[in-house]
Amino acid sequence: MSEKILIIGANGQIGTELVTTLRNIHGTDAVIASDINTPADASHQNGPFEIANVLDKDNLHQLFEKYRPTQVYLLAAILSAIGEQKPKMAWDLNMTGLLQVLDLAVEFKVTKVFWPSSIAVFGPHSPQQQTPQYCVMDPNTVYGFSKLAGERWCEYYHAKYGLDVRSLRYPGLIGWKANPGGGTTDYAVHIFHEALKTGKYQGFLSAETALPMMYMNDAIRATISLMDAPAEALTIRSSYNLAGISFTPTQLAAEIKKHIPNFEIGYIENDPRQAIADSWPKSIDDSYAHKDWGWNIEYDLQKMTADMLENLKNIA
Ligand code: AKB
Repeated sequence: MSEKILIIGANGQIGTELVTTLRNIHGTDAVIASDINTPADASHQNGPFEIANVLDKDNLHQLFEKYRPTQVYLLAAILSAIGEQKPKMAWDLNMTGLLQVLDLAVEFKVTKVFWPSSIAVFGPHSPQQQTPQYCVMDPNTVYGFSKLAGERWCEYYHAKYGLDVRSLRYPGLIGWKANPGGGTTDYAVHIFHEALKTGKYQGFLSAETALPMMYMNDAIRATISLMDAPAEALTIRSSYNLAGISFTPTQLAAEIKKHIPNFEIGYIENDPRQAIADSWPKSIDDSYAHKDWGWNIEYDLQKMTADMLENLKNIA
């Protein structure tokens, strides 16, 4: 069957890379990128692009009617740090956007839906080391509890309407093609840009704050592997834990120093993102992803750092 894939929120950190990868697999015209703004990245303009606002149901309905997508990726979201500045807006966008897309997916008989969750679904009472798939979950950020509620809705639509919805709990994502926007893990991208530009970086999380992270190449591969997995292999319809690599700012800075020996890191104190980071897992157990759809990471801290610096140097 030939696919028609609609990506909503295509201009963001994940969307920018996913559009290119899916177009390489399925052909340019098979992938419709959409976002609330026209893309800064010209690569989207090489294929179909539509302005779409997830909060505007009529607008979304027209989009589904026009393209009759077989697969939908809903990537539009407000992340953790911005979510704390605009809590009601974050809840509205993250929740209403999801429910509208799930309803339209049922109405238009979409074959598969992808929706990203996050390690932010865990909270201060969740085990912080090797956080398991199933445990106490008491997220205390709007982003975190909108993702947790969203996971429940995904499982519900699968059970009640048979919608084939699939999801991953992404760790902090690190890539060179697009910048993240408004998250707690963003430092791990900004540090590379500053290391190359100025040789210095002022981190907003403390030196020993460990968080689960993942290189974008692995995140895109995980997303496509999950979407390609046979439906009967999937035992989780809320969202799969995805571990990646866990490191602290000190460890990342030490790795960068191997390539840029004069690199220096400093730390800003009392940033509100510290409390968010402290409530999240330090490492994740993703054994369900290994077991159900054969997941394995390729990029460790060393390989990711080398690849990030190499690619950023080439585009500078
Ligand atoms: C954030 O920091 O808010 C995101 C996430 C971990 O979901 N990168």
